[in-house]
Amino acid sequence: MSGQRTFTMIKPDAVQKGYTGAILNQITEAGFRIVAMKQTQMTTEDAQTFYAIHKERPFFGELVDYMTGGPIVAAILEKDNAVEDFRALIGATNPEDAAEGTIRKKYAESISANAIHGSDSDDNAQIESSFHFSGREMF
Ligand code: RTP
Ligand code: MG
Repeated sequence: MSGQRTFTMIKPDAVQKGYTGAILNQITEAGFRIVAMKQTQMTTEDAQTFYAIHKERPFFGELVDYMTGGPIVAAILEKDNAVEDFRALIGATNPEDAAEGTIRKKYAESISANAIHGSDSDDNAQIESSFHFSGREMF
């Protein structure tokens, strides 16, 4: 069966520190196929829209500033059980709670600057993928 899909962003802190290659290597070694990928920078409006679900949270302003502070690498990934397996690969939101060997444990600075995003449901994977990519960018 062809795999289900999830959406990820390598966040500005990790891109800025040069972790893009190592993180992509860990992702492909874990069995994810790259369906689409690009380096881009989110505008304030992009980040406010992308994270609209968090707009009442106290960290929303900080989150938008962080996500717009430098380039990100956005990608669509394919694997059986993609959403759940990718969340396991990246680890807990707070790197202090993330399991040994997970991407956040290895590369995140803090609960705010936590190196990488992973969609939390199949529906959100679809919405987030369409936010960043057109059909002609997916292979
Ligand atoms: P993500 O959506 O980025 O994959 O992260 P997540 O599901 O593990 O965490 P979520 O609750 O969706 O939070 C989204 C992002 O907001 C920042 N955050 N900061 N300062 C804080 O207490 C706090 N809590 C969350 C993080 O960048 C988190 O990934
Ligand atoms: Mg989330």
